[in-house]
Amino acid sequence: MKYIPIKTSCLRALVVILFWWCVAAAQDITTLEKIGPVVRLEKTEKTVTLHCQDNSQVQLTILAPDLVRVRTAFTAPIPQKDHSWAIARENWETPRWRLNETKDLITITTDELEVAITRSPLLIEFRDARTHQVVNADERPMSYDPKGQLAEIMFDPKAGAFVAASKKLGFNEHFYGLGEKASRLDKRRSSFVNWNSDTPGYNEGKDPIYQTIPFYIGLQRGIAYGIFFDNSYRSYFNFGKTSQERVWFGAEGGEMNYYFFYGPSIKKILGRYADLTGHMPLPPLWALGNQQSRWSYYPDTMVEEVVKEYRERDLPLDVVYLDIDYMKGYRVFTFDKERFPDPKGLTDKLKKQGVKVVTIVDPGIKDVSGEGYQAFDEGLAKNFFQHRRNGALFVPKVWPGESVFVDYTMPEARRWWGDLHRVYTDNGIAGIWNDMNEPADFVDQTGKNQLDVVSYDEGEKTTHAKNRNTFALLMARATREGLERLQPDRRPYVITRAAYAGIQRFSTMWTGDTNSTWEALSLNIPMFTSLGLSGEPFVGSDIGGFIGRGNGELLVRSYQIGFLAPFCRNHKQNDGYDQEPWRFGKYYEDIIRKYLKLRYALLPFLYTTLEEAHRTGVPLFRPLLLNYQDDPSTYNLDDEFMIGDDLLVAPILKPDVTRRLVYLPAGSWYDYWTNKTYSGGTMISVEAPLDMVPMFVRAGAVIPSGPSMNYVGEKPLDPITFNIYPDDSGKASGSLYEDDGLSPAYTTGAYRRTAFSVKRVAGGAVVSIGAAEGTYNPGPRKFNFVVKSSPSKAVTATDTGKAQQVEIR
Ligand code: MIG
Repeated sequence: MKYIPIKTSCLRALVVILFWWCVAAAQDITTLEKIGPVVRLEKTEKTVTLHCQDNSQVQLTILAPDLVRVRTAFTAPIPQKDHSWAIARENWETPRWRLNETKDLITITTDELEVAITRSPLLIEFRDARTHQVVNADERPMSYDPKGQLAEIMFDPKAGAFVAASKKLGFNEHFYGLGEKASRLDKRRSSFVNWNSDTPGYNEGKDPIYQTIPFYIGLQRGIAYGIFFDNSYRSYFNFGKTSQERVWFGAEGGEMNYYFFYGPSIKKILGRYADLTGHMPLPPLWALGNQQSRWSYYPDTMVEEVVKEYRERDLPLDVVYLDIDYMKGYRVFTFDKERFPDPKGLTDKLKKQGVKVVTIVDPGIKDVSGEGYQAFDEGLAKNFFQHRRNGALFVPKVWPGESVFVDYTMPEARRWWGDLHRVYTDNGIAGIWNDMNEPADFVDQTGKNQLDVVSYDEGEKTTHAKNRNTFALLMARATREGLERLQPDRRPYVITRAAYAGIQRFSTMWTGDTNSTWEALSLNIPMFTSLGLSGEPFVGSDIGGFIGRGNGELLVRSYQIGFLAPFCRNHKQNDGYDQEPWRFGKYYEDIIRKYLKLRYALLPFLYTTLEEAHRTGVPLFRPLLLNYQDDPSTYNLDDEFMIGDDLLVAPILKPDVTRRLVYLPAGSWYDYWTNKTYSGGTMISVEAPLDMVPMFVRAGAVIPSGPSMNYVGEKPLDPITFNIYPDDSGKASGSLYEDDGLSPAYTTGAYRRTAFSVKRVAGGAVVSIGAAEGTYNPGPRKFNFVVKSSPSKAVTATDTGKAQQVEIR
């Protein structure tokens, strides 16, 4: 009898080997059918269409000098229909470009980019128009899978054919972006799948997780390009994981449709990406305030209790969350009558203490008729819910039990969903938290139960294979647009878990169900910075971690990152040990208070950098490489980060550690705490006791800060203190952005931007305050200027909005 286990274990090993061989083989795109050679071409004012021998067509559209779209139809003409939920801008002013043809080569040239296409085989090469240096080149012709070779790995082989593009992998090439991935900053030699998935307790390597942002940046020799593969089917990105020659990306259907961005600077690429997929609108300023959540605070008196503790303990707080238990049996758009008998009364009371309330809204509407549940009855009557191919209502199981999902691809359904939020705005709810929108289904988390769910999709009636990854994008869109209609004088605040590219137009995000572990904490920096490099600037993670029991040390170190993340919220699972700042005793609470207070003091700086993200697409929470693109020491550095151009932070990511090495890029740096200066371009070793996170300010910076506050707007921004960190030549510069923090008036000029520049003069310094730009008038107030020389010197001036010079002696 003894041989039986041996036999089964052999069999098991064989099965495992076979399985991995299949996966590896299945993900091999080299045996796919290649597109045929070019036989002729057609040119319009902004496009070149290549006609291929196999009747395929490739259309290159010149959108900007640094942006070219490649759209391919295999063995078919380019379809008339051209639509993407991600794209925010379709009308581009065609830049100057020209076409050149030789027997072998077709060349499209703009002022910045040269696209060279060999006719046979059809290979596309992107070069710098000025230096002719190759930036990115096809490794093989674009391919497709007419015979269904990859059918085994596909979610739904009937929904489409696999399409792929393959690029040469540079020996020193690095890869960034791809949105929310549980991975390190540099994606080189890794591979990823995009399929929005509810993945509680994920650790490094878990893939996919919640979001799909099929956009990446390649960097080699300091020169960067970007590729946005705008395809919502399950997609694959392989940055040389299985071959040292090749980077490839592909999807289980849809078009080979990508946008090529040329830098060479990453900041420029991010600006273009924002132009294409949308700039993040400014959230209300209070969204930068401290936020507290847990699954779940109820009844209403407990919510008041949380706020009371915060105020009594002198901990700043702007927002408190109501998780799923505020509802009547998880029915979205309702309040449980016993737990929350008077939601308006509650929000009014909290408002007096400066606290806003955000409620969770899940996509699942309880499938229950005959009880007068408006969301279900109306949605059913209007036929806004998703159906299966056979016409049956699709009934997933989520928190309310059997439920239905809205087909957000229908414009009327989006409008209806948005309008349902009136119950929240009427009750003084200040923001909406979209969860479970992968969409998660307890019946089956892989999506199989949703295989034949049909979406309207602009009349195309497509299935889950295409629509899963854009579900959350459209839900967030419906939510934001609803809030805009309901409260046109307020900026909506929406936060989402799942997403597709373009989400920044509608929502902020957080990184879902993390663990309360050091391992999970160490993912904060690579994840926040990668999201910033993927067009999502407003990011954050549950401070302290969501799942499991943390401790005071972990919580403090977590705050030492989170206090500078755009989204700063402590949140905890229903069955986890409590985690509010005071839960582990006074010692830890005092340290957390110090960092929360520092965040509030730095709000003018954070808001100025957030506005930069809105305007330019360059995120506030940055990897060092974004500011130091020519410095290879930053290319895989993901245990430090920067806020804007000026503040460098090197947190502690392990227990019992009170000292660490910090890389400072070239230039001079000030220790934030001691004002001691360092020369960069090297690694330094610094103390980091628990109450101190190493922070450095770039020499040459001017950092604005405001008075200490318990919530945004508690006091006028008066005085504003400008800490000046002169560089070696005594110069420094910076700016301050302000607006009303609440309304959309900033979009029509109601803001104030003030520029500051400082120079050394005999015996001191002179600050030149620029004339204020914009129509917003904050009223009279004082400016303090503090020069961080030793000893530091200060002077106070009255801000008049006019240009003036202030001497510091
Ligand atoms: O199945 O609403 O990520 O933040 O507390 C879990 C309850 C559903 C997952 C979210 C988490 C939230 C929780 N939700």
